[in-house]
Amino acid sequence: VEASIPEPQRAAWKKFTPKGFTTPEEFEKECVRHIETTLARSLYNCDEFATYAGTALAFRDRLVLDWNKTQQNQTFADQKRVYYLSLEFLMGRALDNAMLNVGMKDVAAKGLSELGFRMEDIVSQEHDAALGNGGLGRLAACFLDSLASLNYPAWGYGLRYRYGIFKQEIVDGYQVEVPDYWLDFNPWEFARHDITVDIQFYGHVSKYQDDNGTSISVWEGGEIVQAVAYDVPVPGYQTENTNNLRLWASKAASGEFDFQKFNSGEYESSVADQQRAETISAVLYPNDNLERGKELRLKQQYFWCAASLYDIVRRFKKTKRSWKDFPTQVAIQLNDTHPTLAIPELQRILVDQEGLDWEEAWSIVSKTFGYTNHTVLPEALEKWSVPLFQHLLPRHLQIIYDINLNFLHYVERTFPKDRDMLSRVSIIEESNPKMIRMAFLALIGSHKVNGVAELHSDLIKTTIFKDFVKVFGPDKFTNVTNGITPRRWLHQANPRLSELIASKLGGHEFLKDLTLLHKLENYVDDKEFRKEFQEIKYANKVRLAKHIKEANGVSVNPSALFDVQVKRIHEYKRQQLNIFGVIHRYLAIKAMSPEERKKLVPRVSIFGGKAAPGYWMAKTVIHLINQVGKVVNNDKDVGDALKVIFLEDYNVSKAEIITPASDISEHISTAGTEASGTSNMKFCLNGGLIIGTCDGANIEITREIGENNIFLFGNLAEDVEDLRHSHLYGTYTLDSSLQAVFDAISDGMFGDASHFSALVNGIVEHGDYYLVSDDFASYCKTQDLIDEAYKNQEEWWTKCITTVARMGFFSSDRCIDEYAEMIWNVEPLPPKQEQ
Ligand code: 8GP
Repeated sequence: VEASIPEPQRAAWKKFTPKGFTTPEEFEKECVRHIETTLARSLYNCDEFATYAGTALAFRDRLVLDWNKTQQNQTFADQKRVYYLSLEFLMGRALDNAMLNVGMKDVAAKGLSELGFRMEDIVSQEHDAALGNGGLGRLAACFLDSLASLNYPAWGYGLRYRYGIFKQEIVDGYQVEVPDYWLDFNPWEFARHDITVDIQFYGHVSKYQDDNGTSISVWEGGEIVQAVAYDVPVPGYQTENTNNLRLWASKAASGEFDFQKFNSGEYESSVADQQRAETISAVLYPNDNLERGKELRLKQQYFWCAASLYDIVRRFKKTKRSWKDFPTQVAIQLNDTHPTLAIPELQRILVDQEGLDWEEAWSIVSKTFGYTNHTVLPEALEKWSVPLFQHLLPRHLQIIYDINLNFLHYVERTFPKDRDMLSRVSIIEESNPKMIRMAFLALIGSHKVNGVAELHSDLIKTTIFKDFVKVFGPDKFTNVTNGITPRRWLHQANPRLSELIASKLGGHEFLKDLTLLHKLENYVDDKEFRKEFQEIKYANKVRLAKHIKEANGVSVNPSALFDVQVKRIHEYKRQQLNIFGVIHRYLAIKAMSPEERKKLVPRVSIFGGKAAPGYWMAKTVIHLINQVGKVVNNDKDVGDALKVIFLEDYNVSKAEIITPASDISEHISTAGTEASGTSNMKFCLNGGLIIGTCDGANIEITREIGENNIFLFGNLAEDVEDLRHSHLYGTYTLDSSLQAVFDAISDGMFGDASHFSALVNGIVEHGDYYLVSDDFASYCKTQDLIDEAYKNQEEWWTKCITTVARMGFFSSDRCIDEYAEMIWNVEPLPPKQEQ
């Protein structure tokens, strides 16, 4: 690699390379300099936001120095890199994380206080980077943190949406969506106006003969849109290693700005063309576990895959290696099927542009990719209509047909007797219109496919990918159980607990090796430790109660049992089961004498989460929760015994306040529907217990922490299909307490009953697909057990502490090491020690 500064001048250069700050004074100097110069503010008009900006810029400078060194080190080392392709990165705030990862939060806090500001006020000025919907996007963010912290040479590739996930407002109990324009001030990105890629759409394919008489396909015509790179540094914890997240923004290609129109006075319409190009990366699709085949979404996917691959291939070509080395230098992980187009795109580059023959190219492609599946829900599996695809990506359609043809030939040879097999495994579904099954393409083009928790990884082998296990053998399939980064979800969200643990374990090493938490078991009976542990939980609840008071105007008692369900609103996640349980509790309280009520464990039921804007049923659930809250919270008979709260606009930074404050959290999906869940891990790590079904990672959490420390209930995944069948074709009786709940709703106890009829009828009349009635009795019984357990405070805290001690397995560091070894075959690259 050539340096751009000639040797004799490098000394001068090096002399002035900034070193970064280490003391509070040096930090203040940098912060004030940025406020006064970069931001053009002064002593007289510096508010908390400007101070946040100055602090962020000071830390950004620091990250960039490490980032530069890391990128240089990676280039020189010339070893295999990982590319994580994800349409979603739900990063949340960056400043707190940056300060903690570089170990400078105390320094900055001291500096800020000398400048007259409090750290928490400054940190809370930051706008969340919310480029994701839920679990899948947040997992990608945790993985970036682990990749950087473990020194893996890795890049993330995504889209730079102008609007992230919408902001949720609750108006009269209904969800209202407001655009999230988050780029007003974003100090964490670097626009690389010099790194651009032209991306082609539409057009047609022509065939030509080259000089040797071989036929070559050329994709011609159509339109070009330009991709511009924006780089976001991702700092590792206690390492100089700082990786890159490259996000692409769309722009009209330089030749495309229509000078014809411009000169003939149609300036406005030529600007409109410009804007049209920019819409590709304008907005994140707000669906979680649901696909809608919109053309713009397909454009986003191709735009991002093509730009990323161009970049990856360009980087590889600089090494001057032969193509067969590509899979030994490059591992690309597909986060769900959204980046599947990268497979035909790489094949196209190798065959059409680099002149490799098909077989040689395909052998490279199919060794490069790994595919992670995140859901078995049929409505979430991506399919694209062939006519749409033909129109937008004509050459890719041909390539997919050829991939399919070769594959089907192979299947035919291997299973000559099973005629149906071909139509079942074909990438093309023979429907009207024909559809491209993206999950099949992803699977066929990858060397490994993984699910995200044991049950889920088993399920994909017996349901959606059953035939492919026969075709490729079981070894193509594997499991990597999800994890979470302990830096954000313990150290940052719950600093007091992190310090308490550090004081017992002799330092913060557990934040890098979470299995060390097991040593906490020695303190389960330690009086002093237990007391502090409880005090911390209480303080976290006080903090949440304060937030609830400010946001909802409702006072809740921090000594009550806080029962939390925060996640996307979805029928399969069954917030409806929870709110029906709350109504059941309310009816029971109403039937009690005042004496009996006094004996109850007071409870605060806290909900939070967004519904996809077009998901009517989910919005109805939000409305019902709010209506129930209105009635219950104002009922004098009830008082502290029950409060119902819906927290508006649940996001990553709110999760950091909510997670450490729960006593019980709910992970109650219909068995077999939640692939893993990750918030279950966050709550346990923060010393909250969980109520859950035998689903997703709940099962492995139970195995790790012991079944005495978790409240499991409900039917098992293996029985779900039979139960559904019996609802439709057998005798069906509604659970009697659930009937009482429905009676209360239809009596108008929570307002106009007709608002909730679809929700109720889905259960009573239309087959109860999510088995709410089947699980209702066992859910309510388990909730009673929780009340009983909470009364025995000594045992309760033993459970909580034991849970924390046994959560070591669920670090995303463990996940990333598993991916690196089983799927990517990459090694860490520790930062170079400076001479
Ligand atoms: C989610 C799963 O629902 C969740 O159980 C899991 O923990 C998380 O992925 C991370 O693995 N899946 C999705 O968010 C998902 O499939 N989204 C795609 C439809 C966009």
